[in-house]
Amino acid sequence: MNKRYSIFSLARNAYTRHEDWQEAWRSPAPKARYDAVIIGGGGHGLATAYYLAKLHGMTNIAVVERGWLGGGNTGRNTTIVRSNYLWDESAAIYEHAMKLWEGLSRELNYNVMFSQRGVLNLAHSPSDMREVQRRVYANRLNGIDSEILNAQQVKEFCPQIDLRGGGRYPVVGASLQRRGGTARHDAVAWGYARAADALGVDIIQECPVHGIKVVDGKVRGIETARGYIETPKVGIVVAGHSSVLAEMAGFRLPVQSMPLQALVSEPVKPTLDCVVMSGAVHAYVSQSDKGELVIGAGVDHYIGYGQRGSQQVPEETISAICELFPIFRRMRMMRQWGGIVDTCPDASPIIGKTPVEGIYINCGWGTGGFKATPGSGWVFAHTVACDEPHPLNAPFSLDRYRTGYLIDEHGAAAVAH
Ligand code: FAD
Ligand code: PYC
Repeated sequence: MNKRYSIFSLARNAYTRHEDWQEAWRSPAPKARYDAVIIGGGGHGLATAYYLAKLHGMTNIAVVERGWLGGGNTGRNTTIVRSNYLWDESAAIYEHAMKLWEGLSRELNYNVMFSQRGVLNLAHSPSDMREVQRRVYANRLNGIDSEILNAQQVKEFCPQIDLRGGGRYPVVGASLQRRGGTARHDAVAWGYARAADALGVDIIQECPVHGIKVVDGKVRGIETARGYIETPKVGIVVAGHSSVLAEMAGFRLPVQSMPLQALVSEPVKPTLDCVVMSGAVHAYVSQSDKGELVIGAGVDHYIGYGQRGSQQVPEETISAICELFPIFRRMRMMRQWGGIVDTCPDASPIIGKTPVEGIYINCGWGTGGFKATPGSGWVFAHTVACDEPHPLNAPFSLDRYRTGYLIDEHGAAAVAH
């Protein structure tokens, strides 16, 4: 057995407060120059760096993060993964991500705890049900597993649901994606970080970017709290701060940044073995491996950068959850937080080139980008390395807001925004 991991080594490390544990990734000082810099050390930024190094041979690159890895929306989301989007363009990119999820722990040699426990999207009215049917048929045409359940089948799949929904939210049916589920969010950031670092990528934390140098319409470098870094390519992957970074480079984005809240209960024994979402009720719930109910809401409808949110939104979400799941009524909530989500007018992301040569943008995932993490990093790495979008992300250009070729996914986004 490798000495480092022997039982004695574990005991010794416990006494020394793990001081001689090997770091999972280095903490290098920034170099004066890189071939590319990715701004934002969330899942999408780290995945981009990993695929840049692994698939495109770009290893003289850095990820620059203002705080700690995964401290943005990556570590704050409710971890739901699915690919049941309406339009062909979305189905293709989210299903590409789903296929990468299915091999991700092996790819990274890191357990991201991907659990395909099934995702239910509830319908509460005949018009909800028509939307469910339309999306399921569209999913099937795109080769995505998706089923229509009637109320009785919902009850069989998830017996904890009270189909009467407290009278306010009767359940008339649902869509079910069995390959959907959850993954451990921070493990995704750490897994990509460790694998990217092993390929030579510099991961630089606590290093906010506060300026982007553009000369004659072309990027030259970035100003950071740890000095100027020269680079011909910059990938901006900062979620709720996308418009702030775009402003530094002198262009505008059709993005609004709003708080989205989640909360977890005290841990209890396993009771809920699937994911339940309701777009109409603005609530979604699953149970973590620790036993906590993980619950999320719709967005707080104001623009802001505080990672908190207002009190009435979780209150309404909890009251809806209690009506759908009377079994959870006496559970206590332990923690609540917010993340800043970057919402686009058509509830679809922007992944591509910008008006500044050498600057690429990956944003607008709004309330639903966690599920896309591997696919987003994969296509964005292609875009940065090749200076042109991959066919999977070509439809998600910034230019679509000029041409009018919008990809409206408000229904499939399933979380009000
Ligand atoms: P982030 O993880 O936010 O990473 C961006 C990083 O950029 C941050 O770490 C930030 O510190 C950094 N940064 C910002 N400004 C600067 C700067 N000036 N210099 C350097 N670094 C900077 N999606 C799903 O698919 N399923 C869900 O169940 C789900 N639930 C959600 C629940 C909540 C409460 C929230 C808030 C979001 C949820 N989402 C969900 C959305 C999902 O979390 C995001 O779309 C996704 O995590 C975005 O990843 P990212 O890497 O782009 O962003
Ligand atoms: O997009 O599936 C989703 C989602 C679930 C919770 C927040 N977003």
